[in-house]
Amino acid sequence: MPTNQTPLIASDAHLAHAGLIELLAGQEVPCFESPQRATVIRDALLATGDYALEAPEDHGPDPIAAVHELELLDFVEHVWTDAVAHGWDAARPLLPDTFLLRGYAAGMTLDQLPAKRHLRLGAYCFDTATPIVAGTASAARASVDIALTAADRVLDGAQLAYGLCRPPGHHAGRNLIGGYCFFNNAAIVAESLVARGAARVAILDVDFHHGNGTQQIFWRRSDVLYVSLHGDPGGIYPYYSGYATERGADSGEGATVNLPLPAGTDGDAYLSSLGEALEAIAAFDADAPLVLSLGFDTYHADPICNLALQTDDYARIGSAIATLGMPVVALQEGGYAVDALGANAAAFLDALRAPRSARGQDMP
Ligand code: SP5
Ligand code: ZN
Repeated sequence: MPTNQTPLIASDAHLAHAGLIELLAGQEVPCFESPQRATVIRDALLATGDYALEAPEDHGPDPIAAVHELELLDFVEHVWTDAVAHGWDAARPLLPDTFLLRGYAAGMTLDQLPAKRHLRLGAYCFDTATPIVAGTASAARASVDIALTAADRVLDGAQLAYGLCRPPGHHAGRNLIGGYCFFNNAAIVAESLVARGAARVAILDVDFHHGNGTQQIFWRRSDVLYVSLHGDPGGIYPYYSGYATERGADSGEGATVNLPLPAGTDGDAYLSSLGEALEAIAAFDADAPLVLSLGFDTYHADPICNLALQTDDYARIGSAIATLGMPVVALQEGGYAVDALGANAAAFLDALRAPRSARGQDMP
């Protein structure tokens, strides 16, 4: 591989996580989180010649179990086969209809779950937009392996590696799926960096949505900084987290930084909030690569979001992140304007891998 190429870790396992529907505003619609999203990004990056496509390596279940409860792994792994074995029509995705809201009433408890996993959907899922089909478990596992392989490449010496994760991860909590997410790829990478000896790991989340799962997982941790820019939870999914007042707890107080953004935020305003995020990350002084939760649902034409970024803005954001001077493990999260995803990903990653300010300066 020529040294100037950036590793692009991707797999076709996600293609079978398809035929998905979600309930959006009371309507059954085709899931915005589609296989085409990953296909167009991969093709656009490969067309530049600057990325080297590589398959993920199998890292096994242990790095997932370091972040998620074993019962969640078991659920994701086996819920589909349980359902089909008990008469579920395999042409239809599984979606929960009855949620276990912890503490809602006496008697609603995780201690007495239905024996069949598909009857427990609402105990492990927090929304109606995270469908499960036959290919979901292997896609979710491959997505984690993509993230961990990208991290391996950066630890091997690459300044940047891009994990084309699908399904995404940042909404998945310790014991909950949701927001199209099953396993929290970014959290699993951050935890694996700690396991490999890092004292401080920083996660920057630029997906349009608050990464409630990542925040939950590291809420009480002082060794993992979570910094997120996102749509104001006052009106935006996931609604119940992401306010600036949420700063972590116990020894983790101050190691969660939330920067909510008003509807219509454009590139200039975004860059100004990003400046605050980057200051917090620089001050944290991580001794590991930056873990980047990368979403393009901040785009002005995204069908489910409300910011106003243009394709050029992604180059500005990539260049700004590059000023940290940190190696970066970039992991794909959301972004649903399929026609623009390739251009936005190329603009962002090109700027991050070869920042404009540095171009032509470090070559003899
Ligand atoms: C990874 C990721 O980006 N997950 C996002 C999941 C969002 N799911 C529900 C969105 C509800 C949006 N309401 C939109 C109203 C549009 N008119
Ligand atoms: Zn998102």
